[in-house]
Amino acid sequence: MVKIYGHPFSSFSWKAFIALYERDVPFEFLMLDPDHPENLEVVGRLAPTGQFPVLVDGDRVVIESAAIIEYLDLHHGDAPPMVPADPRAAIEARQMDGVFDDYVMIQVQRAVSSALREESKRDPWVEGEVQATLDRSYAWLDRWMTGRTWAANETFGIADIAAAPALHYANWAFPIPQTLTALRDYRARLVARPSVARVIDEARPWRDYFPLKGRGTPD
Ligand SMILES: N[C@@H](CCC(=O)N[C@@H](CS)C(=O)NCC(=O)O)C(=O)O
Repeated sequence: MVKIYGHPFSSFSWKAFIALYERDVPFEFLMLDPDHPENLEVVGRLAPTGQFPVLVDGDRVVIESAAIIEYLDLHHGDAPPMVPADPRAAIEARQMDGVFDDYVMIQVQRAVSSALREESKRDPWVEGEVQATLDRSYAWLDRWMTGRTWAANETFGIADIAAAPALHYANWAFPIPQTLTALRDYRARLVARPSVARVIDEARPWRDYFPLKGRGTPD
């Protein structure tokens, strides 16, 4: 059985979990937290900087959430692939996976990382920089989502998997403006998707750890 090292509150772990749930793939979950030092040791060895999720399938190791999703498409589950088989369509899917990771999720992570530091070591510029980047990303994504149901190729796939944690955590810490109705409606569609609702529910016990809570309303 496929093993996944990750954490229920981790945005990039969500990408692997959502793909597993969408494709109905059974898996063994290995928790990464201080109570499981043996799992931390494995991931510290397998991933360049100990980042997660990490997939282990027999003697095959796959790191990076997007690569894990593509690996599952090829080797596990019968559902339609999360990255389209047609390489032309796959370009848009990978493009939007990158947009949500780089211009939404990683931006939120920058603010989270700073907020987790002791007060004297926080970055005084990061909040403003992240807000400015997200303002641009949100506006661009609102235009992109106008007239679309899903983020790429009008089919639920890797782009929407990346969008789900990115927009969940971003909207919590840096709420999406009310005027951006196409983006807000898209986020509501994502949250209603059973695989996404499931990861949101599984992460609830850790909500107090989010250092930017108390701004927007989480799903
Ligand atoms: N590009 C990676 C990003 C993974 C990532 O940043 N994971 C976070 C958890 S959400 C992490 O490992 N944080 C701890 C660390 O970087 O040491 C992916 O897509 O899997």
